[in-house]
Amino acid sequence: MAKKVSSTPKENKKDIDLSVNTESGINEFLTTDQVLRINDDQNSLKAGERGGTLLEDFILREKITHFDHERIPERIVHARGTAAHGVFQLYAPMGKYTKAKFLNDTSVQTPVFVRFSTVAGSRGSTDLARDVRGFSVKFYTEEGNYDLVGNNIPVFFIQDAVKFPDLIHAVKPEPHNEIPQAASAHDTFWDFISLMPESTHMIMWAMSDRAIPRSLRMMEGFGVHSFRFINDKNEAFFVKFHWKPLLGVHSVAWDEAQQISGKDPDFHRRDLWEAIEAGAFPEWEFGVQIVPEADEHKFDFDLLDPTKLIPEELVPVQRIGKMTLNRNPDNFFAETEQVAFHPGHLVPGIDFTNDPLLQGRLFSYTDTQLSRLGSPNFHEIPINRSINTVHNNQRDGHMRQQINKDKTSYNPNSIGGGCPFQAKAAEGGFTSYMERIDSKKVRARSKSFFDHFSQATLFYNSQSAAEQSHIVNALRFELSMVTIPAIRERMLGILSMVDKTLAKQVADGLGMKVPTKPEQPINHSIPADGKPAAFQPIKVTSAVETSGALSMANTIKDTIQTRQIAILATDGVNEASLSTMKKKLLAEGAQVKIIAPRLGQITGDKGNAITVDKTLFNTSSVLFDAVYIPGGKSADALANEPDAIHFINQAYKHCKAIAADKDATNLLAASYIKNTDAANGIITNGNPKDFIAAIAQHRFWEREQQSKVPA
Ligand code: HDE
Repeated sequence: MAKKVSSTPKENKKDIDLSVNTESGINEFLTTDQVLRINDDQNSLKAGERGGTLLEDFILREKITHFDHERIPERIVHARGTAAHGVFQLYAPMGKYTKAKFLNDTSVQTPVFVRFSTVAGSRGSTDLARDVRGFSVKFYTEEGNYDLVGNNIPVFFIQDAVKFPDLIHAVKPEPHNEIPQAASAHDTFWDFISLMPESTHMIMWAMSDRAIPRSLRMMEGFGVHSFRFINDKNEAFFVKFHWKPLLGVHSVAWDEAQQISGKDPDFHRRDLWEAIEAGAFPEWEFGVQIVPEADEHKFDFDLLDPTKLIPEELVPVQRIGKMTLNRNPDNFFAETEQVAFHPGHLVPGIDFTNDPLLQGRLFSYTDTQLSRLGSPNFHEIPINRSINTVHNNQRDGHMRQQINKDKTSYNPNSIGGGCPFQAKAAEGGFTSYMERIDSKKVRARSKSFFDHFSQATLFYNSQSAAEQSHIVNALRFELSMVTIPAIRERMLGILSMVDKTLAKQVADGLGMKVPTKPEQPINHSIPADGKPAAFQPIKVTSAVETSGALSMANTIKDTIQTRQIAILATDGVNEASLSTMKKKLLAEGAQVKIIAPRLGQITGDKGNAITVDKTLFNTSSVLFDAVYIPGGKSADALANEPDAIHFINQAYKHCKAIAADKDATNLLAASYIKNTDAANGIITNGNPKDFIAAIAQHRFWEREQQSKVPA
């Protein structure tokens, strides 16, 4: 029967007989896979020292065969990912809405494994691509694994699963030359989007800075679809899931993202890994928006439409618990690559809705694991195992790990005493929500899904001036990479449905005019009455005009924890000014690196040696959040160092906080920076407090409009 539940998956693995040797090999002899000790791992078996290699060499063949089969198919989407272990703890019991045990017991720490990903790129692609980020959480609950397979954007491109292969074919590198990698800025993507007005809301998000996060630790997460909570009285509630990062939601600049892609394509992966190694555990609060069944039709959009969000002004997000990521994986392949998520991995108390995108996903994920992991036994891979033992009549298959000792593998049986037996709902048996269904079988879309623009406008109107200009620039960038003018023109028509000024600004950047009569998209689907109808996209009036939660300008800006600060220094640096600032920054939880023209040590003004962390040659301004220039002769020397000047100009261009000690302003003077006001994020009074407050602001985006510099 049920096995002992332990608190973390790692501990739990000790309870389960893994049937495989997971030892590290330290203090062990080298062996073959059959545990034969190997005497020589440097030479293959040959007919004489200079002779041919013998086919008999089973040790060579085993080693090379294993190597030849090391790769498994990468995920079709979300191939590039990184992950971490952690725990989830509830704040208050949610029994009023759901009977899910892990959402009712505040004393339990539910182990989790979280994988973040980009969607379009291959496994080796850059972290900083303009893209949606996957945010998948596997909760190892006592009642079984619950997977919340979400994204960092609350809506999606399409309304029906049947369009997913088309969307992905369009965004992936073009089939004739496999270009471009991990980028949506190409013909086929925008061709598809320009013909799919239902994508418009998602496009606004994807062209916003949400698609270029500063850190995976500074992203929101969303379940996207409406799900159902079911309580123990069988009452149902619609629910939307949220993850709210405690470090706030922050992004980089597009120019910066492109440069990071070259300087450190592993930027996000490294950032997550290093934060966890440093003990700065990333945290998110788990949020729910709950809508009673009776209110299903109360909104000006359909709750089943995945291109819509519920504005927080209409239904507030209740924060019900906290997730902390506290342990890096031991092995990337075994854990991050082999983890198998599935929106259909449920626990009692949570159920689906008829969202047609979600319904299609329920088929796709098992199917994908079969081709990717190669066997229906993928649940036996350690990272996919539940913390409680599986008991069923499924048997055999490729790479079966479990050795079933019982004689019966069928139900009903009498030989095995009827075991394993079904669980009643009161015993934790899963029952599907008894939704009443009485309708015709049709291939059709509900008219309540036909408004494709009102929430795109809501999103755009909710952005700060800087965020709006970033969206305009992203659209200019992407559409300027499109080689077919008709596609650009169709897109301008769609954008004019969102906001006329937006469309005009994008058109200006493309040297085009906004079409006075946007091309009407064709309705490819046949309505329920069987008569093809002209597609009339509609735009309803949103109940709210702007929504504060949609703008990153309103996020948390009171911490510099884990921020990366560069201190530019060389020989003759004022030791007191360097160490005072460094200590204050470290005390606030920031990470500090001393950057000099060369590696090794520099000598301070008091003759002490200071160890250099990075050089102007092996790192870059784009990898830091802020720059400090301590005083002394060092600043004068760096004023003659073009790479140091470039470092500062770039930090300024990307709107970061910069501080220079009172006697270090020569270096600032050598840069392009003219506006050295504290309000502009330039601190020249040597006061660490002011610098810390400026870093916490994340960026001074106003600079982009007021005082541009080349860099
Ligand atoms: Fe996925 N998606 N998806 N997706 N998805 C996959 O499953 C699919 C969708 C999401 O870190 C695949 O195991 C279809 C929405 C994440 O391992 C595949 C449709 C959302 C991940 C698949 C969608 C997502 C995936 C590829 C439309 C946000 C990475 C590998 C009906 C709510 C999980 C795999 C990880 C992965 C299919 C739409 C999120 C092919 C058919 C909407 C975060 O099965």
